[in-house]
Amino acid sequence: MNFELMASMMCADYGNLEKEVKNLEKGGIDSFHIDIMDGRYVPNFAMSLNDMRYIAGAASRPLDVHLMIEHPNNRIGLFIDCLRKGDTVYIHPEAEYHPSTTLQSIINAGMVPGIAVNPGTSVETVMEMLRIVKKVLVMSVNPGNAGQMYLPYVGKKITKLLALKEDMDFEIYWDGACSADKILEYAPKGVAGFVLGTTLLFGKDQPYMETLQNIRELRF
Ligand code: S6P
Ligand code: MG
Repeated sequence: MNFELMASMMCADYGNLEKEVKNLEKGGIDSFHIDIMDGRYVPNFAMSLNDMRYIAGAASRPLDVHLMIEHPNNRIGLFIDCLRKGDTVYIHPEAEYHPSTTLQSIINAGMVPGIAVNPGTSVETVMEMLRIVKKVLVMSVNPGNAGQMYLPYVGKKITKLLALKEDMDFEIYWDGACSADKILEYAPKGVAGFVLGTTLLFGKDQPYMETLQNIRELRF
């Protein structure tokens, strides 16, 4: 079965960041998920432009940038300038007056446009944007922290999005508390990728290569 695995780099060991990137790549990670938090849109600060640049320089696989910042349009150029064509940028539609303008800037720069959908945001609210984006990052925890509990009501929203994705031409990605049972259930249904953080990948007594291989083969 084909699905993508993204490493949530805010959970990585910052004392050995280059080694972390190399080991994840050797283990077969598909992309590096970069959580940018501004302390306003979410009640936390995480990952800076410098962190993102450093990882971009060390990595050969793409970046998957999740902007949890207010009014990303005011600053989108700063992010785009550090990225390569084909990298993904997600915005939160609630954080912007005109999210379609911001998404257009992402598209014009040659990057893959995405939206992140909070647990409390309905599919109906973001319906028009589903026509613009290529990726929908479904938050199964409230944005702001790693290591939170899965919010079960998000499952219904994924079912709704799965029914729309072919016609509206987007793919669905999972972010938050991604566990083995979620991959086993949702990869066969058509969720294209999963962000791996403290629940499955980081802080374990197991080499990344082994963990990632087990996940790929759905051997839990
Ligand atoms: C949450 C953030 C996520 C987390 C990821 C961590 O605001 O967008 O990307 O870093 O969910 O994974 P886990 O398994 O610790 O929840
Ligand atoms: Mg994220």
